[in-house]
This record gives sequence, C-alpha cells and structure tokens, in this order.
Amino acid sequence: MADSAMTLSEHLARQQPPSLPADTPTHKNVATVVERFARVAVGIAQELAHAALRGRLGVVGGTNVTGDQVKKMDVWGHEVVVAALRESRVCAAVISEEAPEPVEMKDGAGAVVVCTDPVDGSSNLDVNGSVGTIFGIRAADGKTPAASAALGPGTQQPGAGYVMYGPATTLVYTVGTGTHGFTLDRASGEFRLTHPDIRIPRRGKVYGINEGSGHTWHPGQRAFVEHLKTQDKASGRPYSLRYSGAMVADVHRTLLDGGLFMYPADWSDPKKPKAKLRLLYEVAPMGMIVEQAGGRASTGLERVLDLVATEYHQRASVILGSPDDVAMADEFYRR
Ligand code: AFP
Repeated sequence: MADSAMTLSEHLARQQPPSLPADTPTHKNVATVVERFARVAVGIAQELAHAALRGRLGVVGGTNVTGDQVKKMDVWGHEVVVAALRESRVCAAVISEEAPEPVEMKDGAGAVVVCTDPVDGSSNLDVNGSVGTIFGIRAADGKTPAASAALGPGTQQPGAGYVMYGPATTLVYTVGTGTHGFTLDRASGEFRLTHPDIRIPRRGKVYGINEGSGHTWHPGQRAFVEHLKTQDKASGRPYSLRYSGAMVADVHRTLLDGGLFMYPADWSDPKKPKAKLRLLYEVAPMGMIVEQAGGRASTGLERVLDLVATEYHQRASVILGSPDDVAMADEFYRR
C-alpha cells in the first residue's frame, strides 16, 4: 500500500456521522477515542511481539469478573488502555473486562464512556495466536456514576471498533458511516486506510463456532449447524469450519470473507440460558461494526443491538455475519 494512503486521523476528520440525539458526544470526542485506541495499539502490538522475551506470557493467577483466567498481558493491556483514555480527557468512565467496577474519571471533560476488552482472546497468547482489542463508545449523561450511561441498547453507540494483532496490526472502526479498516505501517507508526467501506458478502461459505459445546445449544442452533454441514452443491453446502478462539480474529475473517461467527448460549437449563461473551465490550461493538458493513448480528431470537444492558459485565449470545446466513440462523431458531 502506498505511503500516500489516507491516515486514520485524516479519515476520521472526513466522517460526518448521521445526526444523533442532542445528548450524544460530538464526533470530535468519538474520533479522539478511536485515535487513542490506535495510539495505544501500536504499543500493545510491540509488547505482544516481545512478550515471550520479556517474561510477559502466562497467568497472574486468579480469574477476572467474567471467570476467565487472567493473563499478565490482560493486566498490562488494561493499565495502558485506561491510562491512554484518562489522558484523552474526553472520558467520563471506562468499563473494562479486567476491572470488576468501572473506572470513573472525574478529571476528564467526560463526554463519553468507553467499554473495552483490552486484550481479547488472551488464551491464544501462549501459543502465538491472534488476539485483539475491542471497544464500544457510549455517550456520558452527566450522572453519577458516569459509567451507568453505558447501560442501555447498543443502538445508542456513536462508535465502535477493534484492533487485531495478527501478522499485521489492523484497526477497524465505525462511527455510523460504514465500517473502515486500516493497517499499521510499523515504520511510521501510522494506521493507513487499506479496507475502505467494508461490505460483507451477502452469503459466505465458512462458519466459526466452538462445536465442542454443541450438546448445550438451543435445538435451533444445533439444527442450523447440522444444516451448514450437510452437503448440497446447489446451495453451496457444506460450509467450512474456521475458529480461532479469539473473537476479533473470527469476526475480522467473517467481515472480509462472509459467513458466520457464532457464540450461542448454553441452553442446558432452558429456563436460564447462559451466554459467555460480554455484551458491552464484545457483542454490542461487534454488532455495530458488522451492521455498518451490511451484515447482521442476532441472538437467534433478537437483534443484538436491541439488547438492553442492565449490568456492566452482562453476557449475551451472538450470531453475526453475512445477512442471508444470519437470517437463515434466525429461521432455525423460530422453527
Ligand atoms: P479469552 O480472552 O479468555 O481467551 O476469551 C476470548 C473470548 O471471550 C472470545 O474472544 C472468543 O471468541 C471466546 O472467548 C472463545 O471462547 P471458547 O474458548 O469458549 O470457544
């Protein structure tokens, strides 16, 4: 890609988000958050590349609020992301996977609340697999605690994004004007536009899911995956299975190639289905990114952006990807 490709800052400056309710933050505040994540991602990518050499791999001991084993990089990632957002002075609070309670930021101008998983997929770290950073942005409402403004449906997000740390470091963001992808030029430290206005294919050929948990799924989910695996040349089946164990990597592939990423709930007790992924900093941001690329994001029973968060670390199931594929999944849930 030529050095002349647009930088992230130039691109953000050209976006004119659709008109939002009066209490939503200005585009400038949202753009500041995206730029902060870009800046911090350069440091995270560097640290990931050297983590084994610096003794940063492995666990610190204990689990986080959502029950995952905490890795050293999770803790470090949380600290650098929170520090970068504090310094931005546009954040009123940060809700992070690695902190049981939101981090309130009384010294900032406080236009936005950021929900983030600083190092998502961290169980991949010890095997040199891809990981990511996910963020969703919400408007602050001036109330105390500031973080409570993040509760509510994902349709209220003025922006969302993720960074994928793979062979290249890629940043994908949306502020409601489509979904755009950038690649880090390591020499200059700039993210440059490499994937403008990403449009997800209407249908794909690949599905990603942890099939080992198949026995716990909703009957509609089980029937749907069986359908995807059943040979039928005319409708392009069977689909292939790809699953990395890092949501960012699986969503990124789905966004570019089409198909499905699914993390369904455990329906072993149909009265209390239990999801794994987190609504505020995994499911809702990815839902917005995929919808802005022309895709769909559903639980099988409803649109994920309509799910109302009532708790900071609330969980939700998700089926996201190509619009025709997700519509087909919904149909199986309805049967
Ligand atoms: P970790 O950050 O604890 O590795 O969890 C990653 C994750 O939240 C998400 O990125 C993956 O899609 C999902 O969990 C993988 O979960 P399974 O290991 O249960 O398939």
